[in-house]
Amino acid sequence: MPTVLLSHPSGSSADIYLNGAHVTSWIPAGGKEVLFMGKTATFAPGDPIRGGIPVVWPQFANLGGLPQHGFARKSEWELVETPDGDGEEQSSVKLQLTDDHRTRELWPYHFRTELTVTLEEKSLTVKLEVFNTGDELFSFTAGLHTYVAVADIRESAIRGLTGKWYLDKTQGGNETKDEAKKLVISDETDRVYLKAPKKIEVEDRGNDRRIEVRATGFKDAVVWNPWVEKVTGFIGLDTEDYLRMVCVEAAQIGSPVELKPGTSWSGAQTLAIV
Ligand code: TA6
Repeated sequence: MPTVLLSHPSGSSADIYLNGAHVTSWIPAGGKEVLFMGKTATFAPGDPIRGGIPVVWPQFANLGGLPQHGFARKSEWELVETPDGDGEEQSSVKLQLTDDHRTRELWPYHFRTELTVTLEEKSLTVKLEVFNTGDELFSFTAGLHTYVAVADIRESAIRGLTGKWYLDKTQGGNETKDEAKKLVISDETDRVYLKAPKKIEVEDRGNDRRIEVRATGFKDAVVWNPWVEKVTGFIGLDTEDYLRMVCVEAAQIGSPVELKPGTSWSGAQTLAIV
């Protein structure tokens, strides 16, 4: 499938599939792959890729009548900005998705959605922008469903969420306060943190690194790991894959964005090695 390869003079690199505007790899300068990819991930058009950064839009999960996580991740996006000149290193790219008969059958609105990926030495920024190009208000939920690679989830922790409230999807969506000093995942975890902190940190001890997930524009955040029993239900994930990943996702779920005709919204997420 068509892919854009980004590289930065520092040596960092990233791969983005036009299908789904899906970032499938990010390797910071002098470092190791930061994005997890399912061992048996399929890359066929229309199949969700379980790994990398799926773009969840215009619906998070099943919060509406659209297919799970909306249609953006299963759509063919177009390249807007291409590298200038032969052989030049390209460290940023913009892709866009506009409504067509297929999207209007599912969701009857006119829109342009842009995803800009910017690579730097030790960081990767993904910006999602939505423009209402029609004459009717629409609302949406969204997320950058980031699969962070860890050497071993049992030796990893997530910091920055202490004292925050979350909807626990493993307990029917009960609202719960996170009292733990750090979140160590040891069971199925599927949480929507409402009004999440702008910075969450994944401590990946096995790889001797810390990955910061910084958000702007997005109000919420999701933390997900299917753990040992549920992992078998996901095409593209191998039975032991739950040990090597944790999803930390900048998201907009609790208060859907309402976009009037002629207006736009944007949200961005930066992954950085600290
Ligand atoms: O973001 C967490 C979540 O919504 C989980 O509930 C889980 O289902 C996961 O996403 C994977 O979604 P997918 O549509 O790829 O099966």
